[in-house]
Amino acid sequence: MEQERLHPEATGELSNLLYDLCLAAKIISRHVRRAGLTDILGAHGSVNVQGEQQQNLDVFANETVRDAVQHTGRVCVTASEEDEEPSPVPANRLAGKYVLLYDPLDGSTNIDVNASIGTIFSIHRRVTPGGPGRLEDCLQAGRRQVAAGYIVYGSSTVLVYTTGGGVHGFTLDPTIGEFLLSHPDIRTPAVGKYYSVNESNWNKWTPGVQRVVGAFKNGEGPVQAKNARYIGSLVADFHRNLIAGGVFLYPADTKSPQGKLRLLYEAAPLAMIAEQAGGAATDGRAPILDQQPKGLHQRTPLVLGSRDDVAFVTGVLSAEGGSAGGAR
Ligand code: FDP
Repeated sequence: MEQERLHPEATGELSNLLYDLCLAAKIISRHVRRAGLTDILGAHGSVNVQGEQQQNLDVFANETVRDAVQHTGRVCVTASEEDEEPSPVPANRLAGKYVLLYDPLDGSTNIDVNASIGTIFSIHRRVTPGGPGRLEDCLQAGRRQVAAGYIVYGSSTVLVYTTGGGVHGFTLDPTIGEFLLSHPDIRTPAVGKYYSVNESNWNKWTPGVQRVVGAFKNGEGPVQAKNARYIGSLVADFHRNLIAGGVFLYPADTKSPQGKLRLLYEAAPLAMIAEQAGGAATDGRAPILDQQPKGLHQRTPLVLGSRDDVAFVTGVLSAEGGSAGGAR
């Protein structure tokens, strides 16, 4: 609301959409906290559009976010990492001016082992004139996002978001059921103390990627050796690095030549947060936020976090002639 006051033209719809997402986050958080007690752990038995086994909590989180926003007249379409096609608001409902893209439960292989997971969201203004939203509303470059954020269900539940006026973090106080401002105006260190990468992919990487990971491990020139931290849950790895300083890499490799992570649901929203906090995000060559998506579930290599560390990786990989280790 404070941010909203800086924009006299604002109608309050975006703030209300963020409130809708907070409600969804509280419901998902409650389920995550009780996951071992209720019958919700484990595989759902279905496979999502990415060919991955869906977990019960994935399905629950996907529907919870959609239900929280679809009937409020604030969005015209939603698109989720879990669904093949966008979900326009039903024709008998009011279609709003915003577009919501989201990853309902990121890091889902961590669900059954009680490690941190998260929800990521990205909000655009619609580009089509009216009625239920369409695919083209969803396929916008990250630079056009009006807001982006995530909720990490960790040792506490934390919401981090930006509307382009800095990055702010709120912690859920379960005793009153509200998110309270705990991390105003987050700035990420220019040089990180951590690097986060799945090093088991070493043999699938290009020499350039092997060089940068070697530099983070052992130091190289001005690059100081760093400590490794990798949970395998992008939101949790990103959040730690945002606060403490660090660089996250998921480069292209021989198994995933386009990278593994999704541009619209993961890379673009976290890139907006990284840039707003003074960090950077590239695909190893160009800023993530400048990528024009061609498909809803497009993947991208990702280098994300502290500004100088991302610049080092991008320098090495650009010289090698690919995007984060992939072929041009
Ligand atoms: P997950 O497959 O568990 O959903 O987005 C997918 C993601 O997790 C990211 O959260 C995480 O950073 C990455 O994949 C982990 O991939 P690896 O297991 O290949 O390291």
